[in-house]
Amino acid sequence: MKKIFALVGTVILLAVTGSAAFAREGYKLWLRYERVSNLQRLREYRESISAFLVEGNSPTMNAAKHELRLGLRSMLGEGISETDKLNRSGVLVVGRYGTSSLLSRLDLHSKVEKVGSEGFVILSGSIQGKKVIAITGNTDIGVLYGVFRFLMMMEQDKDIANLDVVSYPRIRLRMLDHWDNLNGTVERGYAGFSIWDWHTLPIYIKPRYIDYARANAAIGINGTVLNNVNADPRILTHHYLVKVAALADVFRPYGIKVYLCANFDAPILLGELKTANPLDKQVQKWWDDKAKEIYSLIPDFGGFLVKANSEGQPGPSDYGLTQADGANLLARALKPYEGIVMWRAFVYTYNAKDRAKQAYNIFKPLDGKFDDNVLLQIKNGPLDFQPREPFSPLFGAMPKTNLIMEFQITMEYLGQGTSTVFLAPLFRETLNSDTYAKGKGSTVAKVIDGKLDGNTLTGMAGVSNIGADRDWTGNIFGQSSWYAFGRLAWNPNLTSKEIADEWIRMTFSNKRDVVDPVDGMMLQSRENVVNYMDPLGLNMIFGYNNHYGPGPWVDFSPHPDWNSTYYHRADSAGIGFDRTSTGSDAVSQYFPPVADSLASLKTCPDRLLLWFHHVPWNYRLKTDNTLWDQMCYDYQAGVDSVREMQKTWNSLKGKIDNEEWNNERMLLEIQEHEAVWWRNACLLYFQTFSKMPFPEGIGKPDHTLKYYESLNFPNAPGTW
Ligand code: BDP
Repeated sequence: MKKIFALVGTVILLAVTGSAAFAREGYKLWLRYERVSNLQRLREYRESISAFLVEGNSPTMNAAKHELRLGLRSMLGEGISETDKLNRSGVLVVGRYGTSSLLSRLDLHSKVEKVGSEGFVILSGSIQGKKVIAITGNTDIGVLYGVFRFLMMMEQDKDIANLDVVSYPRIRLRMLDHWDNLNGTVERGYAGFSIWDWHTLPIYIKPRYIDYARANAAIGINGTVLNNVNADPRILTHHYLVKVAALADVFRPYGIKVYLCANFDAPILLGELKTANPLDKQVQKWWDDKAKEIYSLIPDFGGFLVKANSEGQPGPSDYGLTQADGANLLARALKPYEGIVMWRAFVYTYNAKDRAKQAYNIFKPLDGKFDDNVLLQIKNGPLDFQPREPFSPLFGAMPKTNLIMEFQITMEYLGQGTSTVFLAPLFRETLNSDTYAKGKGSTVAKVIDGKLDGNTLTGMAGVSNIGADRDWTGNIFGQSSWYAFGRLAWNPNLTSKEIADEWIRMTFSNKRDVVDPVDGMMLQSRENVVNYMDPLGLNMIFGYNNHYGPGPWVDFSPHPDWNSTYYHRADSAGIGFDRTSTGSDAVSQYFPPVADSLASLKTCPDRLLLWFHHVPWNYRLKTDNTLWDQMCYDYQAGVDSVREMQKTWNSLKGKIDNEEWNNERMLLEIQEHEAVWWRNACLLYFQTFSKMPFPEGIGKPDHTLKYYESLNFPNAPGTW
């Protein structure tokens, strides 16, 4: 009997504590809607909102209703009622401006006018003598965005007494690019398999698809490319298109359009034609017919993303034609349906003198040659998503072409799934960079939001870090970079700190003793990785192919520019890639003041030094340290700061969800090992050239260089 009681007791205890132990697992992202714990705040919120009234019955308005039910009741308690009459104060009135008779009584016109087709207004006011909070916009999706923003403000413990929020996106296409393969793997994915279950679609709609749409709409993402840029042509077959259509149906109420990566050789690879030549009438007809078929299934299909003539992918150069010829072929097929083409500028051949110059050389002469429904999609830097790159010189150099920025949210080159890195500072660094294209103040942000050249078809794409892991991103901090991407695509002027603050509050806690330390950790996190992987402008020194861990010795690839040695060029005289006029002259691709400043050893910032210069080992930097000593100090600083992150994190035990705390504790332990590994391997390797001793304070490597060189990881994730 006693035993049975004990057993029952355990079960009850598990049931009660279970919610604490398994409470979160990060699944809810920024839509946790936890009960407001600050009692004063709870009282204020309940005074302002006792009921909500949503006008309109479209799927989008119903999504808004659903969100309000969920959010308000879970944050404020079940007492919050849904009403269709304004019969008291404290009603949250939600509806489209112009169609709502209640909202037309508020003087909102001048505000609503500003917010365009996706923005919103949130305002405290009074209607018929009753105090209300109004959420409105010109369209249903604007209203839904406003609802999300309002709920998220409450999650962030914001004062809602006197609201006057006018918000609209500065960038038109705010896209997540999934590098998901049809077999369920994810190229450069570190959070498990793909979230798209192609096998069970179109019938089985996973709740996760809806939660994906909710989370993305909450941060203003309005497009998703479902498949890998290394595109399997079969995505364009009817078999898959009906599955794509099912996802499009799920996402539509949330304002998210679907896009697909198209393989340029699809007409050949699907066995239908012998050529994919853009000048061939049959090829043109093939794409026209394909577009017709797609739009018959998905009337608001967004368009294609294309990787052509890059890393083995087919493209127009195969027929001696330009990249613009290729892009325009697809653009013309989509044009009747208002579809667009995002054509990637990530094009290079393997044997160039300087790969970093290629995209500019190929695309700059094509400025003005692309159709008006094409956007050129440019990676943030001239190479390939390195921990630090200068901005791509194409920004500012293509005034007659629509451009879309491509950032990588998945951290292929920043520690992959095991590292804690908040990417907003990296995104900001690119956006803040001044191209000087039209004089001082011509920042990349202004190129991208269209202000500089007056473009209206603008965009920002992020290569997604989402997978089927319970917490979506493998490491909960991965969520912060997804969040940051969405927020910056909405408003590229937000600061990293503002974004970090919002995210921490919605993810962990509103308490200062959590927000402040986590904030400090996040804002420093990207620089930590740069320090222990690629200080002083180093880049591309990763493990071969899987890009996991250090590999500065890699020199065995048949493609010269897949070798680390191509990039760092270490020798007995020094290290770094001379991109000045004595070398590849890549500096000349920038506008004069930028080019001059980068070209001079004196003015080139230390953080980009080895990107642009081959520098003697004993050269004295601005810190007065020799290059070699500084390199050692930077690697060590990277390790030290990961240890600092561990200390900070340890101090948070008990202040945040225990399971999330413990997961991150373990990941930081892995990161610390990786940082030490990077420092040891890189310094031992570069020392074979510098022949200089480690200065004092540098941790002693616990293995030989040979040992580090012998490590290999055939099953590292993300390489398929
Ligand atoms: C590289 C990745 C590769 C991608 C490529 C791309 O290693 O997996 O296919 O970028 O952007 O960095 O196309």
